[in-house]
Amino acid sequence: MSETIHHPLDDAATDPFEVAARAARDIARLTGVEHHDIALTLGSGWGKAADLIGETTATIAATEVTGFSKPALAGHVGSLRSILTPKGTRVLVIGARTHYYEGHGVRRVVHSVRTAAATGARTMVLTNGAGGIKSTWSPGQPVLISDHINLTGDSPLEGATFIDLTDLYSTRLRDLARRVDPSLDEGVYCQFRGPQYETPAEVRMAKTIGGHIVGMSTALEAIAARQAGMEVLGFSLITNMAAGIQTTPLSHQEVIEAGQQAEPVISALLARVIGEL
Ligand code: 8IG
Repeated sequence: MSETIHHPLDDAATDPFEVAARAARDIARLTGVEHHDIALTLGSGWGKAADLIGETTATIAATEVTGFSKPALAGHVGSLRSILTPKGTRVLVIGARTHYYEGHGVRRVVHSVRTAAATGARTMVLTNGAGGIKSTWSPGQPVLISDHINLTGDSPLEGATFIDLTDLYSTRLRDLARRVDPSLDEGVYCQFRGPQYETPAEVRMAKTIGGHIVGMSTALEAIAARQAGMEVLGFSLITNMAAGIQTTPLSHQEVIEAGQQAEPVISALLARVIGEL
């Protein structure tokens, strides 16, 4: 009950890694799994992948875990799952992303990533639904994230924490993904604050500065994952062409429908890639 009036991450004096360590202990207790190897955040369109990765040994409500906020959107599942792959790898599936545009601060945005690291995960797989800028792409197409441009003006790092982001989106893991599907293209992800979609001028800016994908997540999470020493793999499902690239208005409904169309194919792809990690 006190959670609604006080959130553990809102207190500047509280160490967010301490909160993540508590969350990891909650997960170990509630799932019966002491240690996870890989963490996977499922964005729009990627939800079905969890079923194909392996056997779900536990599903827990995110609200049962220290520091997890309630999801803002009905389409975002507020649960955490522990999956055992055929190889014996333990995968923590995070179906409860907190978006920066919710306005609860970057600590809450990256809490799931820090928690995943605290459960022992060394690999962070981040997926999202996003807008596409490259003219060769079409809605429903999955692409690899090769790099990002963080346009939020914010950071999960606090104080003089200088973190190297060269090869943030691991070349090794992208190569591995392309061995599973050689047709996978890749691009630079631009994280906008949202929640409004971009203006056509903002999309032209993103293109000019080297962006290929526009979205509202992932970059801040990837930074936190690297800070935690994890290897990052990122996938975007292009659910729509970015504003001005497509001439018709963007709608959330269109995004949901493109996600549903692509879901079986991209989920199978993701499950195969996870199987190779
Ligand atoms: I799904 O076109 C999805 N998410 N910023 N722009 C931004 N986020 C998105 C978009 C898009 N499509």
